[in-house]
Amino acid sequence: MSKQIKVPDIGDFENVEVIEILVKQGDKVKKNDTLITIELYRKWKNKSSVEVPSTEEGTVENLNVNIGDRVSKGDLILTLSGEIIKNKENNIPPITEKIIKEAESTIIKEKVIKIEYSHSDFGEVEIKDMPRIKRLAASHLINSWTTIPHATHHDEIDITEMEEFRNSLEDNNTGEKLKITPLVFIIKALVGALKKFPLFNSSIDELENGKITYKKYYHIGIAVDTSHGLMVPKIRDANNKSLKHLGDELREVSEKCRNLKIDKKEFYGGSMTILSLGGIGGSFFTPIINYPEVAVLGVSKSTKKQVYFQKNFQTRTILPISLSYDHRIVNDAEAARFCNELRENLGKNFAYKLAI
Ligand code: CAO
Repeated sequence: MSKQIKVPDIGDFENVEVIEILVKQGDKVKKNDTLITIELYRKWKNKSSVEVPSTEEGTVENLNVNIGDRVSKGDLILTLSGEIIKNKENNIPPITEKIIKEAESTIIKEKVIKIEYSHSDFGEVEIKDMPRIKRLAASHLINSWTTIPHATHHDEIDITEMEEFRNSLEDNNTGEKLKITPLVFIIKALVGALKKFPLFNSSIDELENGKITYKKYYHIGIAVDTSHGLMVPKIRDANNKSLKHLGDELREVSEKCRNLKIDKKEFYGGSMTILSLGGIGGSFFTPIINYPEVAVLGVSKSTKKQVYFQKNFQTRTILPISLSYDHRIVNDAEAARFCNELRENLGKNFAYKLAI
């Protein structure tokens, strides 16, 4: 007798997309084997992939869904007929069975079967809980990495004059030296580049409708390193804030994150994110885009270098940057031009203008 396997209760989600089908007609499935993967999606939230398992065992008779179909609770996924025919290797799942068959014809069967070892088979280990923020970030990172085709453009920016200017900043009233880090200038420079290249201040979270959302605001996300894990609060309306104001706000939001006093909403609704390793070290890395943004700016530690400048080799302060972008809508030339604009905004004549 045929058994119908239907979409289970998926909360208040409806018309969700089938993104993967893991069985075909004639396959034998057991209870809890994954049949399809569906994608749950809410505006401003992570997309999450959910596997739908079989509630029965049997042989796939008819598949009722295709990749790209939209399904809701109660929709028929497939029908199963009869009982599963037990494999003579003690019910080995179909995929493993396939690997073994291939292995039998080329390499030794036992090697494939005994592929799983535990870490503790090789020495002493300690198992600890993964920090909660890291666990939450993990699904966000997987979503970004698997949804967005990333490409990264690396560049070096001469910030010699900007650094001289930054180190000369004093409080007008007290005459005390102002502690403003390079990141504040980078936020300003990024806003300037976003104004010139609005594509970088967009989102394509409605890809299926062929729409790009262009944001008219400049909310810059800053990755803050905390003992709980990395958090990315936004500096809102960075275009309307002075260097000092941005510096104060940066300290304030970092503190809030470190003390877990930040509102969850502050992690959403950004233009672009800056990941700064400038206070730590290294030169160049591959930042992962903070979905649903379309680009992320990675900043490494500036160093003094001998470079050919104004017909001479001179010692200059060079800042390495790494721009990752969503290759679905940003091409390599646009990324290079965007970095050129950052170079201008942080360069010889423009650091002063940014400060005004
Ligand atoms: N090049 C050289 N020096 C830099 C620099 C750069 N690009 N950026 C910062 N510095 C210097 C600062 O001037 C400061 O120097 P002093 O101690 O001499 O004043 C020092 O490094 C420390 O700066 P900071 O990190 O405290 O301040 P910031 O404004 O640069 O950064 C914040 C603020 C919140 C981003 C930072 O505290 C932080 O959390 N950084 C880590 C972020 C992180 O882990 N990112 C990972 C992204 S990828 O997963």
